Amino acid sequence: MRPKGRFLAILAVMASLLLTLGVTVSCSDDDNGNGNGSAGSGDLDAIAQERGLSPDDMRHALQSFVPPGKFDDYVLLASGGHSGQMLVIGMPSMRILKVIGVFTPEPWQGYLYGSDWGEVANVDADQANPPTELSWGDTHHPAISETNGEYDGRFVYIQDRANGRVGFVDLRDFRTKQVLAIPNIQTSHGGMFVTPNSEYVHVSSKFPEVWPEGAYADLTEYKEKYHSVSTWLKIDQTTGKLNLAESFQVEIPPYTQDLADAGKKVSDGWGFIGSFNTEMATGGNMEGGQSMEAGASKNNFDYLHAINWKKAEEVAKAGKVEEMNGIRVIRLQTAIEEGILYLIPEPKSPHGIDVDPSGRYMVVGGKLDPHVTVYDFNKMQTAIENKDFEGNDVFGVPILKFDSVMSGQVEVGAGPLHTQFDSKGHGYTSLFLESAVAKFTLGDDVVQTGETPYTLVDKVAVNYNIGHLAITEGDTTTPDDKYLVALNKWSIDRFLTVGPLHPQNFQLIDLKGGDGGKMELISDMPIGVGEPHYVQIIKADKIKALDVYPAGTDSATMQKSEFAIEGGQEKTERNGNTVEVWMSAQRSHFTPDIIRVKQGDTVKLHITNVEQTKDATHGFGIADYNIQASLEPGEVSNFEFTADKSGAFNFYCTEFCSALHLEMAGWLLVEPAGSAMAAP
Ligand code: CUK
Ligand code: CUA
Repeated sequence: MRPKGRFLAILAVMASLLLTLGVTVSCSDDDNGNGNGSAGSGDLDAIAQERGLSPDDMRHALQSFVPPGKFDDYVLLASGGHSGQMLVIGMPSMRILKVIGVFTPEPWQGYLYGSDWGEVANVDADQANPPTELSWGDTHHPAISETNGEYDGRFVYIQDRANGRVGFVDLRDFRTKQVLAIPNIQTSHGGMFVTPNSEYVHVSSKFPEVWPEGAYADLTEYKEKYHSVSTWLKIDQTTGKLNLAESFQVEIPPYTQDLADAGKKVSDGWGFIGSFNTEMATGGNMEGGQSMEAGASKNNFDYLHAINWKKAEEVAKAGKVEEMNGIRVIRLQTAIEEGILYLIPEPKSPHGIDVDPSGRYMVVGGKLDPHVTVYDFNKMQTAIENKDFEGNDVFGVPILKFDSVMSGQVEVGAGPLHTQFDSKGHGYTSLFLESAVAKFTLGDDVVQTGETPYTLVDKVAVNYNIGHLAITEGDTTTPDDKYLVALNKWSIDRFLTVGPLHPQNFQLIDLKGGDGGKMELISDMPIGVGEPHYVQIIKADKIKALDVYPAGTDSATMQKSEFAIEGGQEKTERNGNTVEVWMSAQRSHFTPDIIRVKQGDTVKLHITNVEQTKDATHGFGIADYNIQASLEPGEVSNFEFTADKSGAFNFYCTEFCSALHLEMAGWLLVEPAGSAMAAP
């Protein structure tokens, strides 16, 4: 049994916490509550006993609890993995606030169900692989836009690992505004990251692709015909959209490029991409060769790629590029000659590359090596100036000497992958094999706690097999040291069993301000979709989301829609075989509520939700036509479809909007072709 004295001490802590929140608490041990809303410690004691909660459980509950009606301090933007979605989660409560369709149709939002959102996903520069045929993506690494190295809460980008695309979500309404197929790459990994002033968002190839894009070449021609690139997509500062014409790519060797990160502060202007498979193994374990896994793990070193993107930008401006599929490409030889690309050896089976808040240190994990390797950007610059090379790779790219640029190595534990940082000179590395997070010190110019540089100072166990991890405001120049989230690939025995496909698990860890205190795991959050691969966590007050759209907004463009109407302006027009309807939606009716067309007609529907009341969202679904839209207050949605099926089809409001919501319905009457009846 637990000692009662410890319980009382905890209760006293809880009481003082509640008092600071302005809650009246009686601390007498025998007060069992009087039903007027104040809770006696005796109640808490009894509740804890009854529910089998330990003092630690109770403290953790208080650390992460956000009372009903109160808001979270942080917003966590998570990839939804191969669900193709993005998740919006409040922190520390870990309550899901929204699921955003990005690469996947999402009926709740009417995303890709007949309305003009289809155009969002149709932006396609990649003719070899039109995304309209794709209904899934593997959302990987979200990147929040930055100003002066700080998250600014305007835009978020996320890449599709599977199909080499990028999605843009506007944080004014948390909806996808652009899906862009990146030219000249097939699969992607390195990215997304934004540059410190959101000039560009970066993504690089995962596996090399045959060029010209869409052509065929056997794997025996891998070295010659397969190519990789580092892509810098220009961000329009007003709309957040990506502009291919002002973007550029830097060709890099056909290794398998892995994670990437942007330089910041002292290293602003540079980008870093890890790699593996510098062996250029192609598999073939049934063709007399080795599996990729074995072939790609032979070398003791792979290469960290350092790219001077500011120089690349100048070289692109100077026209030393090839135009390929709508984007300027700096070919590999040019990149070498212009001093844009350098390689740095990284030890066996590296993974992850993360730049610390000072911009000076770059940390690389090693999947099969218990160390993290820390590189020093200043040493790297010196080595480049002094041409301190150990030679060139087979493509002629200069390789900097490992010992000249390495600053320290720390033995952190088994299977180090990714690293985040606090503001006090610590790195926090995920240990996949060990299922733990290791905390260590960086170089002495950034360590602010008096601890010895390059030493392991703390470790916390997680459950289980952690991949990425993220700290509040973690990828900025000023992380705020509050919480860390462990993104665990396995959950095994943490939750009720729901079949062999177990949820993935986010675990919330208190960082104790990043100084002396031990990290402490405080809550679990099962994730019921895909593999939520990576997250970024932003202070909630940095996001300025709309409550309602300004009247008549086209949410795809965030401009006033040319099809917007006010109540009383509804109309139907026929032009040849096209019937065009300007409809309004308002609690609890559509006007008009009957649409009459002939089979084979083209129907153009413009629906304005004319309400300006918070949360007065209507939906619009037509039976048997696979059409569904979310009409948010002030929004205009447009549809165009062929009425190819005759019959009387009910349409209705799909959001329970009012007491008479069920009456908010109407008819699409499609008269059979050739019938004598006359639709207007
Ligand atoms: S990579 Cu390192 S755990 Cu795709 Cu973000 Cu998976
Ligand atoms: Cu409008 Cu239900």
